[in-house]
Amino acid sequence: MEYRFVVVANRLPVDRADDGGWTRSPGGLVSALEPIARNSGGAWVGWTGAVGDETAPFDHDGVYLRPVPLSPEDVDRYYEGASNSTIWPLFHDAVEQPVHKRDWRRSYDAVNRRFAEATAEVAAEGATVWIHDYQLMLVPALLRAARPDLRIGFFLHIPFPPVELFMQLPGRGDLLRGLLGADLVGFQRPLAAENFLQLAARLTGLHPDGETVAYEGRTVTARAFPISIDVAGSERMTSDPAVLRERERLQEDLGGDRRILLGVDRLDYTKGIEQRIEAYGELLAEGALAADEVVLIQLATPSRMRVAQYQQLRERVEREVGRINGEFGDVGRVPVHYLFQSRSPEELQALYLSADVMVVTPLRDGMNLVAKEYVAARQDEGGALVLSEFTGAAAELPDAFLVNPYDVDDLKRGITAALRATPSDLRDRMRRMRTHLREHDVDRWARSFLDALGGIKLDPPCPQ
Ligand code: ADQ
Repeated sequence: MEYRFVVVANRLPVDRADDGGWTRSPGGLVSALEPIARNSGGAWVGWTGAVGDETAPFDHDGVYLRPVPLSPEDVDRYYEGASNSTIWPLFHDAVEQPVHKRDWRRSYDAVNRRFAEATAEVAAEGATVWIHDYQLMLVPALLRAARPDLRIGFFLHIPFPPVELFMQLPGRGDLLRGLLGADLVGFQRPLAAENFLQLAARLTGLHPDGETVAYEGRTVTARAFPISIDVAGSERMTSDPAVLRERERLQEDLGGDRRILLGVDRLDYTKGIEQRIEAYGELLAEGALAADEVVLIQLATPSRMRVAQYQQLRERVEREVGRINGEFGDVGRVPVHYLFQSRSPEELQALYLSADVMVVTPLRDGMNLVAKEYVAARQDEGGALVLSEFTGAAAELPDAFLVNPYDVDDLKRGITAALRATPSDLRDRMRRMRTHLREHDVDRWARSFLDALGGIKLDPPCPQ
């Protein structure tokens, strides 16, 4: 049981199916990394997602899956506590107050040790290991201590905060040294890599040189690798009969010519959902938009619902949706269609194809894949994207209508400009955004990270 390439992530790339078996999880990360793992004799270390699940290791689609079990206390403290109530808000500009608890930190440390031990067991001599995200920031150093022969990469999917904010974290030095255990630390944006290197200078007195820093006799590189999506897969889905049927159904149900504003997010306080709904409500109140001409569809996936801040957000959003619908709706004519649900990739695609304006307004977001999914879906070069300046995606998609999501007037300006733009302006913008995306898909992201890390040799990409 020794593997040349090991992915380590909080979640395994599979979900339990209704029949008790396993199906591949949706999402770009899995579709990018699973084929690489399969073709290079790979393993994946992660949690099954079920509390207290003691499933033994198993093979799935040619990849060896090594579950790390989490007890109810681990889920409370490591996952919902340290990861999602301390690190997540702090790394997103503290838009919600981070909560600090000592027993959460102890659990984070213990669970990170278990991930490192499981990885050390399955990795072959000299193997390449790619660790993912904020739940596992201690793993690189723990793994290196056990297995100095490994080549270790780490990728952070969320922003890396400025030094002053990071300095608030109890255990900050451990987290920084945890990351410095990697050979390559990848971020979504160059600014995040700079924040990390500045922090290394401030906390440990190291002297970064460009994008590298010498640490304990090794060189650690910090660099941006903006993540992307499976563009070819999205383009194939656009002509799927199930997608086209769903699109027709949507148009019939909404009634002919109402224009559609669309939001698609996990229900998370970083996503700016409240500000978006507020902006739409004000446009209705001022008469700038009429509810029988423009509707807002807000799809919000239930997420982290055991964390108090998420329950409170849900209540606030639902109260505001109720208020707007009560005030501006009519029988059979609702201005906000709010769905607290997860939807299939085909249904999402149909929504993207139907939306006149996609409104993506996070207060802070490492990248934001929804914005890229929308652009990839629009092979017809139709539609407009309103995009927060504070997403990683904004740097790559300057042809979106960029907005400051904290400024409700600016949100209103962006939405109105997108609704009023001429078809030829919209087409030019969409074409430029699509050109960028087709050249920067998720396969390129994974390959550029692994090339920079060195180690395993990859097969050339398949022609599309
Ligand atoms: P997230 O915070 O989850 O990801 P995002 O990048 O937008 O944010 O990805 C969300 C994914 O969930 C998208 O693929 C989207 O299609 C899907 N989704 C959202 N709502 C859905 C619904 N109602 N039904 C079905 N699917 C839904 C984190 C970081 C991001 C970073 C990604 C990848 O916070 O900044 O872009 O990781 O690195």
